[in-house]
Amino acid sequence: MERTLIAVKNDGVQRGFIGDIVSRFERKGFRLVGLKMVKPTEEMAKQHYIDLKDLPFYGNLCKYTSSGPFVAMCWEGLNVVKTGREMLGETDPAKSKPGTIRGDLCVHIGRNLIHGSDGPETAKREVALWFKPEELVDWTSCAHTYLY
Ligand code: RTP
Repeated sequence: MERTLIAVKNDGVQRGFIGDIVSRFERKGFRLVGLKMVKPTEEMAKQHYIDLKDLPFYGNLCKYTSSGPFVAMCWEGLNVVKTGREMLGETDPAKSKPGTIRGDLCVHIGRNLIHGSDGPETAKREVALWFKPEELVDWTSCAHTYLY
């Protein structure tokens, strides 16, 4: 089973989409194994987006990310990293298909509601950045038998 970091960003929280986003992942059949709301420090935001450190918008992105709430979630399931990204849509909401989170709920690239790890290795790094091992819960859903 794979794990990924999905996070509702400041704009997603402010617009009241935590429940909608959790619901989409639950309905798909993924299992929530970690959940926390934080107001990230700028240092945490910089670590989170470290791969983008050479891009011109890095500074503003980190300032924005640390300016409000961030709901970090760890989701588990078969192919959850890739499927999670597909559920998000493209980085730019204008290029995101209807039915995806960004395609349905937002319009601007800088306010695209949600983050999702872009690969299995990134997912491991990001889950470890936001969660201590004891904050992740191993549990088995009774639905498991009907999903796999
Ligand atoms: P995320 O990391 O938040 O899941 O987004 P992503 O993989 O789809 O996109 P990424 O390239 O990692 O960019 C991170 C966030 O930076 C903002 N962004 N602004 N040209 C721009 O102004 C620009 N490009 C990216 C977006 O909010 C994006 O989610």
